[in-house]
Amino acid sequence: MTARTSRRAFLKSSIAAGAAGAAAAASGAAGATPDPLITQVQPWASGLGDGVDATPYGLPIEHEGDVIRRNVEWLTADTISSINFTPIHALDGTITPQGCAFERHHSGAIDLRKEDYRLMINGLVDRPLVFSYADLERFPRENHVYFCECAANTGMEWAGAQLNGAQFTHGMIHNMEYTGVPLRTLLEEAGFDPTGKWVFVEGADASSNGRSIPMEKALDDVLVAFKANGEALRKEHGYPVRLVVPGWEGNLWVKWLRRIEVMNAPVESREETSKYTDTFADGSSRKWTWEMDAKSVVTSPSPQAPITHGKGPLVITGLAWSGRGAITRVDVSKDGGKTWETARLAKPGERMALTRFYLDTTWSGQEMFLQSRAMDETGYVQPTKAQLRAVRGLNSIYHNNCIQTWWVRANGEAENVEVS
Ligand SMILES: Nc1nc2c(c(=O)[nH]1)N[C@H]1C(S)=C(S)[C@@H](COP(=O)(O)O)O[C@H]1N2
Ligand SMILES: [Mo]
Repeated sequence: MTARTSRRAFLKSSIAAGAAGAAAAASGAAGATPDPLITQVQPWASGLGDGVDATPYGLPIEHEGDVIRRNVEWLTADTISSINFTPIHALDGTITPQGCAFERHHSGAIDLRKEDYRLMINGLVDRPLVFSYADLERFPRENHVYFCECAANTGMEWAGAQLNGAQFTHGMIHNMEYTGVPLRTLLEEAGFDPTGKWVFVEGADASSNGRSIPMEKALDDVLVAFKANGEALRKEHGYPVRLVVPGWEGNLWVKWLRRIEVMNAPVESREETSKYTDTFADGSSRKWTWEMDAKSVVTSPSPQAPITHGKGPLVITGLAWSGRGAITRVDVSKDGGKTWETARLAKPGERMALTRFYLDTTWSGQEMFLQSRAMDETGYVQPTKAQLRAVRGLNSIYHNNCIQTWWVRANGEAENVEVS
């Protein structure tokens, strides 16, 4: 309470000072020049604005043209089998607009019309079925917000601080509200055989991205989704239909979903053998890591979002998530993990969805080693880089959920550094 009162008092006094400054500027009495933005009629007030229908489907305003997906050219040989990153440093709240949600394709984003869409369920079922898009719309549907994180998110940071920006270190993630039919409903419609312990799911693109999913998960919360954030999926996210596998690595979220085969064993496809397995410090490998471990990152201040306002009130904010349930607490450190303050969660954590946190603080103008540390409902605490490396070694790619550090200098600029 005390902190809040003093903060309000500070804001009040700084706003008053600002107003006095503007008044002085307007009067010109103190030798300052009047602010034309206040004293002169501006073009936007002396003419008419756009009529309705100027943009039948609205685009982001041009002044925000910097809030875009970006890729890292040297990461992949071309943009077809590649990845780009969500500008998480520039977003707030938790919902990712589809237009800037990261993309990961193995053989490019395909153009597939609803009219040409078919979904087959075959294998260990009483009735092999083929659904059209219109068929899917006739099943009872649900709405859920979930994050989708590529297992390779933060994968470039194992050996040391590498990419300079939250967009690049942590931007292989998006969080949307999906509308779709539970996979369980479709499996029941086909009459799945109880001996079928797995489903193999594949997409209509050339890569097909086939993955095996245990039947237990398939019957639990997996969605066959056709809307995201209220509207049709974008081409790059699997239009017209994708699989949503809550809390599990993005590779399982098959886009342009075309076939689901009920099987009694996993397929051991390329995507679940030579790719998406995790190396350990002792040289062994873990076969499958489906669940995404609890993780967080400060999105601002960060390298692409420096402090530009000088010392005084500062909002530190970021995102936290866990594939095992809801985020219960996020701590923020300004001194590289020596001391921690508990951040404010914008809303109570939601299961397998992004949680926004804020630390409303006062910046002395001193350098900071900013970190965040997430905890989830299972009691799991996000590990330090050293703790994770002790188990996983340095030669890993996937499932790096360690604590991230931004070195914020006295001039407000921030840099990706390693405090392990
Ligand atoms: N059919 C198909 N599904 C796919 C892929 C793909 O290349 N083809 N990429 C997968 C990977 S590795 C990830 S991380 C997610 C990314 O989803 P997004 O492109 O919507 O961000 O989709 C998965 N589903
Ligand atoms: Mo991925």
